[in-house]
Amino acid sequence: MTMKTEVAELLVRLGVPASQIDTGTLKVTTPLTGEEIGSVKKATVEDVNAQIETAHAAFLQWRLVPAPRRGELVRLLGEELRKAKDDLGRLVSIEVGKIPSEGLGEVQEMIDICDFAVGLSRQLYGLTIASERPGHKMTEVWHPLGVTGVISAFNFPVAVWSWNTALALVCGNSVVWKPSEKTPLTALACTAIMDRAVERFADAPAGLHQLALADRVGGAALVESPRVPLISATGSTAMGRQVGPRVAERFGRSILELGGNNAGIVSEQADLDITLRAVVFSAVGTTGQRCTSMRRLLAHDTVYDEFVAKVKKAYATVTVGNPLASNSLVGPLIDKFAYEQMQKALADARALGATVTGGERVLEDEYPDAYYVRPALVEMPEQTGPMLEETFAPILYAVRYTNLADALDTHNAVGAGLSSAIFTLNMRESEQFLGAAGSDCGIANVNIGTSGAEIGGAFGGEKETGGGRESGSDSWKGYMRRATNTINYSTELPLAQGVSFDF
Ligand code: UN1
Repeated sequence: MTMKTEVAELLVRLGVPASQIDTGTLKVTTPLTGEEIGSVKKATVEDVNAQIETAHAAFLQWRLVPAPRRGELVRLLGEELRKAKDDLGRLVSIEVGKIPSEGLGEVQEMIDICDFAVGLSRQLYGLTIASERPGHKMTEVWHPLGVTGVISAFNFPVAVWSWNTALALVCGNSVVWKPSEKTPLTALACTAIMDRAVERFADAPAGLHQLALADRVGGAALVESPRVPLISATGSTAMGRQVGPRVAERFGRSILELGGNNAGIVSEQADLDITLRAVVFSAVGTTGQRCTSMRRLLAHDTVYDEFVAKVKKAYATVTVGNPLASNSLVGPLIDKFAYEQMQKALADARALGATVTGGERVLEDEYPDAYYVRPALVEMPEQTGPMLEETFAPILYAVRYTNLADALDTHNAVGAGLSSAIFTLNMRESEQFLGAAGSDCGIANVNIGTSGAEIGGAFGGEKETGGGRESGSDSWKGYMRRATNTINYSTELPLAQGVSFDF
């Protein structure tokens, strides 16, 4: 069976209407082999604008549905995802090149956020605030916001959609989703799964969730529409630089989850065995294509040689290849461009005096149109050049440090501020790292890697990562609007701050 046939079968099983399969001009290829696996119709600007109008009309009704009832729709979505887990996980592996365990893990992340959002639908708590005036009461309540525009990236083509959609729906919003142009098939599958949940739910307004398979121009229509009060965009910092100001210009709100240049500090008091497992998973897993992937290693001078030797050994043995045809741990890069960017970063590092181990293309004969690489360990003389930037590939830059204060300075001296980790058994060091003068990232871990966050925490980061928070904790507040209410139940009209205004 060709991959294209398998994909068509998966899509049918996942409930995607035949009219949407292999019918358009936007060609979809799998990074596993480079072969074409389908084609989809591209949405025009007019299509996107019409979708926004429909989503707005749906919102006007949905906002009046009690939140726990809205949670019921997300519970059904979670049920449908459980049923679809194997097929959707497999489709993620084919469309993005993830190993099966990570494809399934991504769907599990969707199920987890649905469970979280269902509980949340009964916990959208406001406040009661003590009023300074007699016979007055103050409250703070949270209301639905409107159409939520979700822009997602290729590397987590389904989980990031679900973080946003599950929260947006329980918060009373409708959704228009623009996925990456590289991953329209998993987006069609998610939409079919969502549609099934909607069908099982008695009173969901039509058009509550809509998929816009648009390019940049169609995406811009979403970003610029005054009908879309919230844009939640996940992707590169370059994308965020385009999206953020355009949303701000119309006083819209954005949740930006952008690039990461995540580091692990390996202290002289680290447990090197678990550190090795954590570092290799974070740096090499998902072929270095997570926004949380570890890209920098700051190792204490006393353990640097021993630890880097261990990493090199692991890198030499880690299996690279088509994860659906073998049990490899490292699949392909998403495309040729990603490969070229990787090679450019390695060349730039070499020019600055780095020693590069690995990084070369493999399996070229077997897969001339796919880009498999050995993960690269790059020993840098100092943190400079490409080490300061995010390259979406399995490159781990390593430098030495001699005291933690310097390591923290180096750690924080990059543009991005997403995820971070320290490996130490010394409580003073770990607390320093987690403290106010420690890691400046939105995620700071101890003795685990930088990637693989659970959905229960707020997910996102600072500086060039954009400042937005998705997923758990109180991220839901970003999807709602807040109103402060003061209610006078007395027969007088006292003014705040003791102001008198008698006439
Ligand atoms: C991303 O790469 O955009 O923490 C998301 C992680 C995953 C999510 C990554 N749970 O690595």
